[in-house]
Amino acid sequence: MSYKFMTAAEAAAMIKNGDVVGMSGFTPAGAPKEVTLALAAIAEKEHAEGREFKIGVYTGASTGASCDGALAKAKAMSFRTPYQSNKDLRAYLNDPEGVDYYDAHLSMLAQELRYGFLPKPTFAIIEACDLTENGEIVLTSGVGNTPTFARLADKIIIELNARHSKRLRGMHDIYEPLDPPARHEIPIYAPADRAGSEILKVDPKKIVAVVETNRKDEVGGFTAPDEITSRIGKNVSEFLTAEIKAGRIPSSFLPIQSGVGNIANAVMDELGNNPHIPTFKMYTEVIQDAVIDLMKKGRIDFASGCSMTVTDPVLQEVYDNMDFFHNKILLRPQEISNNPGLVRRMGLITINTALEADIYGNVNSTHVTGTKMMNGIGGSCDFTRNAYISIFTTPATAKDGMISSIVPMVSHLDQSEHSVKVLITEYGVADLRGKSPRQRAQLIIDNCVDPIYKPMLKEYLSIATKGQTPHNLAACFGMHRTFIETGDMRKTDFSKFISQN
Ligand code: 0RQ
Repeated sequence: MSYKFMTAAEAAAMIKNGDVVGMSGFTPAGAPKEVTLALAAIAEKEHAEGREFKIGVYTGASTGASCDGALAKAKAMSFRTPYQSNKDLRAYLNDPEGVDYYDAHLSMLAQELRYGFLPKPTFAIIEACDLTENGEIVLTSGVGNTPTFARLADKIIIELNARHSKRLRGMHDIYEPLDPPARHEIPIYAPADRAGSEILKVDPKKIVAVVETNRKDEVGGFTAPDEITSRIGKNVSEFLTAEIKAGRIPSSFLPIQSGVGNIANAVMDELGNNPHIPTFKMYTEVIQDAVIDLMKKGRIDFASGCSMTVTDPVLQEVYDNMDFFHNKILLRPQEISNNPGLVRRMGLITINTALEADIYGNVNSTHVTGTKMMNGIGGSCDFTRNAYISIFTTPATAKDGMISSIVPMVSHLDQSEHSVKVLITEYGVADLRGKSPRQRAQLIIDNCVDPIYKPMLKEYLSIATKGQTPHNLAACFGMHRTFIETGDMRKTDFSKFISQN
């Protein structure tokens, strides 16, 4: 091949202070690993010698320790969007002197770049499992925003990763919509439909370096479902079974979208184990370990996603059994996997996780006590707002009961009461469809709140009586303020806040 093969350090040295880099992949799946480590080393050296070295970073979603983690530790980022979940980056972006973080809907970044709303990437670093002389790239376990980064960037660096199977060719559907006013409908009507190409085609002249590696995707393991997450999962699956029985979900079922994390994994487990739920398909963002397991058991027969965010042994199992998995999994760019129009068209049942919800059904998935960023909104709003039925799950309490996940008013708003249709904790289900704010508050307190916090939230309702959505603005953050002051929401005394006012 006539491309320039070089070391990661040589490739990274082409990227200069002030460059804007688009990273391939989605979550740690398919994210670059070698060149980013080398970039972090350059930044550390430059900083040690008193020179500025920072780059703007676009990704699909989160990445791994050798991308976000290394660049955050080296303080090598000037801005970062659209999602992250790395502890070093979390500390960096919550630091007022740290990186500017723009938390964005995952389906929208690619078009915002094409529209020119944000700076154009100068470089794209793309992980590939195969590459041809004429610029055909076979992506790996995650697609993310790679097609748009590759098209807009001036220069492309390829990380050719031998750990990924070349048989991934054919498991991607690369499609970039035209921009308005030329955009047409996206021709996908069911999860397995294809609209685009199995390869990403770029101008080979833009490929300035190829770096070989065999580093694995840095996907963390999941904790096995525990009593609480299993109960949440059971409540979700029993709710859906009842909906089928009532004829509100077709008996053939509808495609499922499920969020990230331990709760989502436990929910998938329960859906798979419930004999009243037929074999189903996923049209989702992240394909986690539980999905692969349910495929082997014949409970899921197809999964369309943006990434296979699975642990390394599970990924190798997929690669070793490609005859079985190849026609059951399809990976798409995030503006297609999370496309609001397609979510509405296909009638997705969406299941995402809240950090906190309020008694009226508003949800905060991102900011602890309203200020500290946890991860980001991710794709949760792309799906929730357009779902057939949108479900939010959360354990009723956090931090050994010192925090109630249900509060009078959320301290930050990600999903509004208009979009959240069902709220589920380990205690039960609040079906909010067609309910007024007062009815919603009653249902949520009766069915979802931990018994320790029920009297407190009922008391709040008794001091918030006026209007369509009753609130007492002096006391609505009383539980948060008590937690900040004492470390324990159970000590909340609403009268203290009312008298202070
Ligand atoms: O803290 O990590 O110190 O133990 O938050 O909470 O209960 O383990 O739940 O791992 O499923 O994450 C919303 C963050 C939940 C995730 C969120 C503390 C709790 C624990 C994690 P520790 P759990 P999960 C599509 C969908 C947004 C993006 C999204 C998320 C930690 O699901 O990032 O939905 N969602 N994407 O103790 C203070 C509270 C708390 C709290 C929990 N009220 N106050 N701390 N915690 N509730 C996929 C993508 O977009 C890629």
